Amino acid sequence: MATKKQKKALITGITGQDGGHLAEFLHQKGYQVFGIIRGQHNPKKEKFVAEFPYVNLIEADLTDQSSLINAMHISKPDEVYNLGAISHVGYSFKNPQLTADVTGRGVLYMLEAIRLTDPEKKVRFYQASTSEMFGGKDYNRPDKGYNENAIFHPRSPYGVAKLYGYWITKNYRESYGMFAVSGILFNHEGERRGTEFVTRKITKSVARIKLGLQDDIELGDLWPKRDWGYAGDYVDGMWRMLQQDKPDDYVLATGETHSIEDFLSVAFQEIGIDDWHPYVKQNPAFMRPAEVDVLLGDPSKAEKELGWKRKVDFRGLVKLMVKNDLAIESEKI
Ligand code: NAP
Ligand code: F7E
Repeated sequence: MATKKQKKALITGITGQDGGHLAEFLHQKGYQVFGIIRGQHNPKKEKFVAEFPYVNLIEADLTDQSSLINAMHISKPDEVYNLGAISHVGYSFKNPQLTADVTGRGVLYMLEAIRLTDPEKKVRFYQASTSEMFGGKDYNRPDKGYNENAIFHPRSPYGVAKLYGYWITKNYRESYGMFAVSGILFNHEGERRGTEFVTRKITKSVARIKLGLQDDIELGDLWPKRDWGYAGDYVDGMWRMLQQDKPDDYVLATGETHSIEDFLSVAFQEIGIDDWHPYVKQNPAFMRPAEVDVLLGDPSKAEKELGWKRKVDFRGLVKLMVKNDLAIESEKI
Protein backbone atom coordinates (compact mmCIF):
# COMPACT_ATOMS: atom_id res chain seq x y z
CA MET A 1 0.00 0.00 0.00
CA ALA A 2 1.36 3.42 -0.96
CA THR A 3 2.23 5.58 2.03
CA LYS A 4 1.24 9.24 2.12
CA LYS A 5 4.13 11.51 1.09
CA GLN A 6 5.83 13.11 4.09
CA LYS A 7 5.29 16.89 4.05
CA LYS A 8 8.27 19.21 4.35
CA ALA A 9 8.39 22.58 6.08
CA LEU A 10 11.07 25.26 6.03
CA ILE A 11 11.12 27.61 9.04
CA THR A 12 13.09 30.86 9.29
CA GLY A 13 13.67 32.05 12.87
CA ILE A 14 13.90 28.43 14.03
CA THR A 15 16.02 29.39 17.08
CA GLY A 16 13.37 31.84 18.34
CA GLN A 17 10.42 31.24 20.66
CA ASP A 18 7.88 30.38 17.95
CA GLY A 19 10.44 28.46 15.89
CA GLY A 20 10.84 25.93 18.73
CA HIS A 21 7.08 25.53 19.28
CA LEU A 22 6.40 25.20 15.55
CA ALA A 23 9.22 22.69 14.94
CA GLU A 24 7.84 20.51 17.73
CA PHE A 25 4.26 20.87 16.46
CA LEU A 26 5.11 20.00 12.84
CA HIS A 27 7.38 17.12 13.85
CA GLN A 28 4.50 15.64 15.86
CA LYS A 29 2.33 15.96 12.75
CA GLY A 30 4.87 13.89 10.79
CA TYR A 31 6.54 16.72 8.84
CA GLN A 32 10.19 16.73 7.88
CA VAL A 33 11.35 20.01 9.39
CA PHE A 34 14.09 22.26 7.99
CA GLY A 35 15.23 25.38 9.84
CA ILE A 36 17.35 28.34 8.85
CA ILE A 37 20.15 29.19 11.24
CA ARG A 38 22.31 32.27 10.76
CA GLY A 39 25.86 33.29 11.65
CA GLN A 40 29.18 31.48 11.34
CA HIS A 41 29.01 30.54 15.02
CA ASN A 42 25.50 30.86 16.40
CA PRO A 43 25.70 30.41 20.21
CA LYS A 44 22.16 28.99 20.24
CA LYS A 45 23.05 26.10 17.89
CA GLU A 46 24.36 23.55 20.39
CA LYS A 47 21.36 23.86 22.73
CA PHE A 48 19.00 23.85 19.76
CA VAL A 49 20.44 20.66 18.26
CA ALA A 50 20.23 18.91 21.66
CA GLU A 51 16.54 19.84 22.05
CA PHE A 52 15.47 19.37 18.41
CA PRO A 53 17.65 16.59 16.92
CA TYR A 54 15.08 15.99 14.19
CA VAL A 55 15.40 19.47 12.63
CA ASN A 56 17.62 19.76 9.54
CA LEU A 57 19.50 23.04 9.91
CA ILE A 58 20.48 25.12 6.87
CA GLU A 59 22.88 28.06 7.13
CA ALA A 60 21.25 31.16 5.62
CA ASP A 61 20.28 34.73 6.44
CA LEU A 62 17.18 36.76 5.62
CA THR A 63 19.37 39.56 4.27
CA ASP A 64 21.12 37.23 1.80
CA GLN A 65 18.91 36.36 -1.16
CA SER A 66 21.21 33.64 -2.56
CA SER A 67 21.31 31.82 0.77
CA LEU A 68 17.50 31.68 0.81
CA ILE A 69 17.38 30.32 -2.74
CA ASN A 70 19.90 27.70 -1.65
CA ALA A 71 17.70 26.84 1.36
CA MET A 72 14.76 26.33 -1.01
CA HIS A 73 16.84 24.01 -3.23
CA ILE A 74 18.02 21.94 -0.24
CA SER A 75 14.68 21.62 1.53
CA LYS A 76 12.18 21.60 -1.39
CA PRO A 77 9.43 22.50 1.09
CA ASP A 78 5.65 22.26 0.82
CA GLU A 79 5.29 25.05 3.41
CA VAL A 80 7.52 27.98 4.38
CA TYR A 81 7.02 29.75 7.72
CA ASN A 82 8.82 33.12 7.83
CA LEU A 83 9.32 33.69 11.57
CA GLY A 84 12.80 35.25 11.37
CA ALA A 85 12.96 38.91 12.39
CA ILE A 86 14.48 41.55 14.59
CA SER A 87 11.45 41.18 16.85
CA HIS A 88 12.17 43.37 19.90
CA VAL A 89 10.29 46.66 19.59
CA GLY A 90 12.64 48.61 21.90
CA TYR A 91 15.73 47.34 20.06
CA SER A 92 14.20 48.37 16.73
CA PHE A 93 14.40 52.04 17.78
CA LYS A 94 18.14 51.59 18.37
CA ASN A 95 18.77 49.63 15.13
CA PRO A 96 16.10 50.90 12.72
CA GLN A 97 17.99 50.19 9.49
CA LEU A 98 18.88 46.64 10.49
CA THR A 99 15.23 46.16 11.44
CA ALA A 100 14.09 47.40 8.04
CA ASP A 101 16.55 45.05 6.31
CA VAL A 102 15.70 41.88 8.26
CA THR A 103 12.10 42.34 9.38
CA GLY A 104 10.96 44.22 6.26
CA ARG A 105 13.09 43.49 3.21
CA GLY A 106 13.82 39.94 4.44
CA VAL A 107 10.20 39.06 3.68
CA LEU A 108 10.67 40.15 0.06
CA TYR A 109 13.86 38.08 -0.24
CA MET A 110 12.07 34.98 1.08
CA LEU A 111 9.10 35.50 -1.25
CA GLU A 112 11.45 35.99 -4.22
CA ALA A 113 13.36 32.82 -3.28
CA ILE A 114 10.05 30.93 -3.40
CA ARG A 115 8.88 32.58 -6.63
CA LEU A 116 12.16 31.79 -8.42
CA THR A 117 12.37 28.16 -7.28
CA ASP A 118 8.68 27.20 -7.41
CA PRO A 119 7.26 28.08 -10.85
CA GLU A 120 4.31 25.74 -10.29
CA LYS A 121 3.27 27.77 -7.22
CA LYS A 122 2.89 24.74 -4.99
CA VAL A 123 4.65 26.21 -1.95
CA ARG A 124 2.50 27.75 0.79
CA PHE A 125 3.97 30.76 2.61
CA TYR A 126 3.22 32.05 6.12
CA GLN A 127 4.33 35.56 7.12
CA ALA A 128 4.60 36.37 10.85
CA SER A 129 2.70 39.66 10.92
CA THR A 130 1.90 41.40 14.18
CA SER A 131 -0.54 43.44 16.25
CA GLU A 132 2.23 46.08 16.44
CA MET A 133 1.02 47.16 12.96
CA PHE A 134 -2.15 48.54 14.60
CA GLY A 135 -0.36 50.75 17.12
CA GLY A 136 -2.92 50.69 19.90
CA LYS A 137 -4.23 54.27 19.73
CA ASP A 138 -7.77 55.17 20.84
CA TYR A 139 -8.89 56.49 17.46
CA ASN A 140 -8.43 53.27 15.47
CA ARG A 141 -9.34 50.71 18.13
CA PRO A 142 -12.72 49.01 17.60
CA ASP A 143 -14.65 48.19 20.82
CA LYS A 144 -14.42 44.44 20.17
CA GLY A 145 -10.71 44.72 19.38
CA TYR A 146 -8.66 44.87 16.20
CA ASN A 147 -9.76 42.57 13.41
CA GLU A 148 -8.39 41.93 9.91
CA ASN A 149 -10.01 45.15 8.56
CA ALA A 150 -8.76 47.58 11.20
CA ILE A 151 -6.67 50.64 10.33
CA PHE A 152 -2.90 50.34 10.69
CA HIS A 153 -0.81 52.91 12.59
CA PRO A 154 2.57 51.36 13.50
CA ARG A 155 4.44 53.11 16.32
CA SER A 156 7.99 51.76 15.96
CA PRO A 157 10.58 50.91 13.28
CA TYR A 158 9.61 47.28 13.98
CA GLY A 159 5.91 47.94 13.34
CA VAL A 160 6.69 49.87 10.15
CA ALA A 161 8.99 47.09 8.84
CA LYS A 162 6.32 44.47 9.63
CA LEU A 163 3.75 46.52 7.72
CA TYR A 164 5.99 46.29 4.63
CA GLY A 165 6.17 42.51 5.15
CA TYR A 166 2.38 42.34 5.43
CA TRP A 167 1.79 44.30 2.21
CA ILE A 168 4.48 42.60 0.14
CA THR A 169 3.00 39.23 1.13
CA LYS A 170 -0.46 40.38 0.03
CA ASN A 171 1.08 41.82 -3.15
CA TYR A 172 2.77 38.51 -4.09
CA ARG A 173 -0.52 36.70 -3.49
CA GLU A 174 -2.40 39.13 -5.74
CA SER A 175 0.33 39.55 -8.38
CA TYR A 176 1.60 36.00 -8.81
CA GLY A 177 -1.21 33.86 -7.40
CA MET A 178 1.04 32.52 -4.64
CA PHE A 179 -0.49 30.89 -1.56
CA ALA A 180 0.95 33.58 0.71
CA VAL A 181 -0.78 34.58 3.96
CA SER A 182 -0.23 36.76 7.01
CA GLY A 183 -1.06 35.70 10.52
CA ILE A 184 -1.61 38.92 12.47
CA LEU A 185 -0.65 37.63 15.88
CA PHE A 186 -1.09 39.42 19.17
CA ASN A 187 1.51 38.91 21.93
CA HIS A 188 2.16 35.28 22.75
CA GLU A 189 4.49 34.12 25.46
CA GLY A 190 5.62 30.99 27.31
CA GLU A 191 8.56 28.99 28.61
CA ARG A 192 10.62 29.71 25.48
CA ARG A 193 10.09 33.50 25.50
CA GLY A 194 13.32 35.53 25.44
CA THR A 195 14.18 37.22 28.75
CA GLU A 196 14.35 40.59 26.95
CA PHE A 197 10.53 40.65 26.69
CA VAL A 198 8.57 41.98 29.64
CA THR A 199 6.63 38.82 30.59
CA ARG A 200 9.65 36.53 30.82
CA LYS A 201 11.72 39.29 32.44
CA ILE A 202 9.05 39.47 35.16
CA THR A 203 8.60 35.71 35.67
CA LYS A 204 12.36 35.06 35.79
CA SER A 205 12.84 37.93 38.28
CA VAL A 206 9.88 36.80 40.41
CA ALA A 207 11.36 33.30 40.62
CA ARG A 208 14.75 34.71 41.60
CA ILE A 209 13.19 37.00 44.24
CA LYS A 210 11.39 33.98 45.73
CA LEU A 211 14.69 32.07 45.87
CA GLY A 212 16.62 35.01 47.37
CA LEU A 213 18.77 35.44 44.24
CA GLN A 214 17.54 38.96 43.41
CA ASP A 215 15.96 41.87 45.35
CA ASP A 216 13.84 43.74 42.78
CA ILE A 217 12.98 44.27 39.09
CA GLU A 218 13.66 47.34 36.94
CA LEU A 219 10.97 48.01 34.35
CA GLY A 220 9.76 50.79 32.04
CA ASP A 221 6.12 51.84 31.68
CA LEU A 222 3.64 49.67 33.58
CA TRP A 223 0.32 50.96 32.21
CA PRO A 224 0.42 49.60 28.61
CA LYS A 225 -2.01 46.76 27.98
CA ARG A 226 -1.45 43.70 25.86
CA ASP A 227 -3.55 40.77 24.60
CA TRP A 228 -1.32 37.99 25.93
CA GLY A 229 -1.74 34.36 24.84
CA TYR A 230 0.34 31.17 24.95
CA ALA A 231 2.80 30.56 22.07
CA GLY A 232 1.99 26.83 21.91
CA ASP A 233 -1.62 27.67 21.01
CA TYR A 234 -0.57 30.14 18.31
CA VAL A 235 1.64 27.84 16.20
CA ASP A 236 -1.41 25.59 15.72
CA GLY A 237 -3.18 28.64 14.22
CA MET A 238 -0.24 29.32 11.87
CA TRP A 239 -0.43 25.76 10.55
CA ARG A 240 -4.21 25.92 10.13
CA MET A 241 -3.86 29.03 7.93
CA LEU A 242 -1.73 27.04 5.47
CA GLN A 243 -4.23 24.16 5.31
CA GLN A 244 -7.11 26.30 3.97
CA ASP A 245 -8.48 26.00 0.42
CA LYS A 246 -7.80 29.69 -0.26
CA PRO A 247 -5.07 31.98 1.08
CA ASP A 248 -6.27 34.66 3.49
CA ASP A 249 -5.06 36.69 6.49
CA TYR A 250 -6.16 36.02 10.07
CA VAL A 251 -5.88 37.64 13.50
CA LEU A 252 -4.90 35.31 16.36
CA ALA A 253 -5.59 36.74 19.82
CA THR A 254 -7.30 35.90 23.11
CA GLY A 255 -9.86 38.75 23.05
CA GLU A 256 -8.71 39.93 26.52
CA THR A 257 -6.31 42.70 27.46
CA HIS A 258 -4.26 43.19 30.64
CA SER A 259 -1.75 45.78 31.84
CA ILE A 260 1.80 45.03 32.92
CA GLU A 261 0.60 45.82 36.45
CA ASP A 262 -1.97 43.00 36.11
CA PHE A 263 0.83 40.65 35.00
CA LEU A 264 2.97 41.67 37.98
CA SER A 265 0.06 41.16 40.33
CA VAL A 266 -0.61 37.55 39.25
CA ALA A 267 3.09 36.66 39.01
CA PHE A 268 3.82 37.87 42.56
CA GLN A 269 0.69 36.16 43.91
CA GLU A 270 2.18 32.91 42.58
CA ILE A 271 5.06 33.27 45.07
CA GLY A 272 2.78 34.34 47.93
CA ILE A 273 3.33 38.14 47.68
CA ASP A 274 0.14 40.26 47.49
CA ASP A 275 1.76 43.70 47.07
CA TRP A 276 4.36 43.82 44.27
CA HIS A 277 5.06 47.57 44.52
CA PRO A 278 8.07 47.36 46.91
CA TYR A 279 9.82 44.99 44.48
CA VAL A 280 9.45 47.03 41.27
CA LYS A 281 11.57 50.06 40.27
CA GLN A 282 10.95 52.12 37.17
CA ASN A 283 13.90 52.86 34.88
CA PRO A 284 13.49 55.22 31.88
CA ALA A 285 16.06 53.10 29.99
CA PHE A 286 13.26 50.58 29.40
CA MET A 287 10.78 53.17 28.08
CA ARG A 288 10.25 53.68 24.33
CA PRO A 289 10.23 56.88 22.24
CA ALA A 290 6.64 56.02 21.24
CA GLU A 291 4.52 53.50 23.14
CA VAL A 292 1.68 51.24 22.00
CA ASP A 293 -1.03 51.94 24.59
CA VAL A 294 -3.62 49.17 24.41
CA LEU A 295 -3.71 46.04 22.24
CA LEU A 296 -6.85 43.94 22.11
CA GLY A 297 -7.51 41.48 19.30
CA ASP A 298 -10.72 40.10 17.85
CA PRO A 299 -10.03 36.49 16.77
CA SER A 300 -13.63 35.81 15.54
CA LYS A 301 -12.61 35.13 11.93
CA ALA A 302 -9.92 32.59 12.90
CA GLU A 303 -12.32 30.93 15.36
CA LYS A 304 -15.03 30.63 12.70
CA GLU A 305 -12.99 29.75 9.61
CA LEU A 306 -9.98 27.93 11.08
CA GLY A 307 -11.71 26.33 14.06
CA TRP A 308 -8.87 27.83 16.15
CA LYS A 309 -9.24 28.94 19.76
CA ARG A 310 -6.68 29.67 22.42
CA LYS A 311 -6.63 27.12 25.22
CA VAL A 312 -4.45 28.83 27.85
CA ASP A 313 -5.95 31.91 29.56
CA PHE A 314 -4.11 34.89 31.08
CA ARG A 315 -3.83 33.51 34.62
CA GLY A 316 -2.84 30.07 33.29
CA LEU A 317 -0.11 31.68 31.17
CA VAL A 318 1.42 33.62 34.07
CA LYS A 319 1.28 30.55 36.32
CA LEU A 320 3.02 28.26 33.83
CA MET A 321 5.76 30.83 33.19
CA VAL A 322 6.45 31.40 36.90
CA LYS A 323 6.45 27.65 37.57
CA ASN A 324 8.91 27.08 34.70
CA ASP A 325 11.28 29.82 35.91
CA LEU A 326 11.13 28.58 39.51
CA ALA A 327 12.28 25.16 38.26
CA ILE A 328 15.10 26.65 36.14
CA GLU A 329 16.35 29.07 38.81
CA SER A 330 16.17 26.44 41.61
CA GLU A 331 18.70 24.34 39.71
CA LYS A 332 21.20 27.22 39.93
CA ILE A 333 21.29 27.15 43.76
P1 NAP B 1 12.20 35.67 18.46
O1 NAP B 1 12.17 34.72 19.60
O2 NAP B 1 12.80 37.02 18.65
O3 NAP B 1 12.97 34.94 17.24
C1 NAP B 1 13.41 35.66 16.13
C2 NAP B 1 14.19 34.72 15.22
O4 NAP B 1 14.62 35.46 14.07
C3 NAP B 1 15.46 34.12 15.86
O5 NAP B 1 15.53 32.75 15.52
C4 NAP B 1 16.58 34.88 15.15
O6 NAP B 1 17.77 34.15 15.00
C5 NAP B 1 15.96 35.09 13.78
N1 NAP B 1 16.67 36.12 13.00
C6 NAP B 1 17.07 37.35 13.40
N2 NAP B 1 17.74 37.96 12.42
C7 NAP B 1 17.78 37.11 11.37
C8 NAP B 1 18.35 37.15 10.07
N3 NAP B 1 19.04 38.22 9.63
N4 NAP B 1 18.19 36.08 9.25
C9 NAP B 1 17.52 34.98 9.68
N5 NAP B 1 16.97 34.88 10.90
C10 NAP B 1 17.09 35.93 11.74
O7 NAP B 1 10.73 35.90 17.89
P2 NAP B 1 9.38 35.07 18.19
O8 NAP B 1 8.75 35.59 19.41
O9 NAP B 1 9.66 33.62 18.04
O10 NAP B 1 8.46 35.56 16.98
C11 NAP B 1 8.48 34.89 15.71
C12 NAP B 1 8.01 35.86 14.64
O11 NAP B 1 6.70 36.31 14.94
C13 NAP B 1 8.85 37.13 14.52
O12 NAP B 1 8.86 37.49 13.17
C14 NAP B 1 8.08 38.15 15.33
O13 NAP B 1 8.36 39.45 14.86
C15 NAP B 1 6.66 37.73 15.04
N6 NAP B 1 5.67 37.99 16.07
C16 NAP B 1 5.89 37.62 17.36
C17 NAP B 1 4.91 37.83 18.32
C18 NAP B 1 5.11 37.38 19.75
O14 NAP B 1 4.36 37.84 20.61
N7 NAP B 1 6.04 36.49 20.03
C19 NAP B 1 3.69 38.42 17.95
C20 NAP B 1 3.49 38.77 16.62
C21 NAP B 1 4.48 38.54 15.67
P3 NAP B 1 19.02 34.24 16.04
O15 NAP B 1 18.70 33.21 17.05
O16 NAP B 1 20.18 33.91 15.21
O17 NAP B 1 19.04 35.63 16.58
O1 F7E C 1 6.80 44.83 25.76
C1 F7E C 1 6.52 47.39 28.31
C2 F7E C 1 6.83 47.81 26.89
O2 F7E C 1 8.87 43.93 24.74
C3 F7E C 1 5.47 44.80 26.23
C4 F7E C 1 7.15 41.25 20.45
O3 F7E C 1 7.06 39.84 20.44
O4 F7E C 1 4.81 41.48 20.93
C5 F7E C 1 6.10 41.81 21.39
O5 F7E C 1 6.26 43.23 21.44
C6 F7E C 1 5.15 46.08 26.96
C7 F7E C 1 5.55 47.36 26.21
O6 F7E C 1 6.61 43.17 23.89
C8 F7E C 1 9.63 46.76 30.06
O7 F7E C 1 7.07 49.21 26.79
C9 F7E C 1 7.80 47.85 30.43
O8 F7E C 1 4.53 48.29 26.39
O9 F7E C 1 7.39 42.38 26.06
P1 F7E C 1 7.51 43.52 25.15
P2 F7E C 1 5.96 44.08 22.75
O10 F7E C 1 6.65 45.37 22.61
O11 F7E C 1 4.49 44.12 23.00
C10 F7E C 1 4.48 41.98 19.62
C11 F7E C 1 3.08 41.52 19.26
C12 F7E C 1 5.50 41.66 18.61
O12 F7E C 1 5.19 41.49 17.43
C13 F7E C 1 6.93 41.78 19.03
O13 F7E C 1 7.78 41.04 18.15
O14 F7E C 1 5.93 46.11 28.15
N1 F7E C 1 7.68 47.28 29.21
N2 F7E C 1 8.98 47.55 30.97
C14 F7E C 1 8.79 46.58 28.95
N3 F7E C 1 9.15 45.83 27.90
C15 F7E C 1 10.35 45.22 27.94
N4 F7E C 1 10.73 44.44 26.91
N5 F7E C 1 11.21 45.37 29.01
C16 F7E C 1 10.90 46.12 30.10
O15 F7E C 1 11.67 46.25 31.03
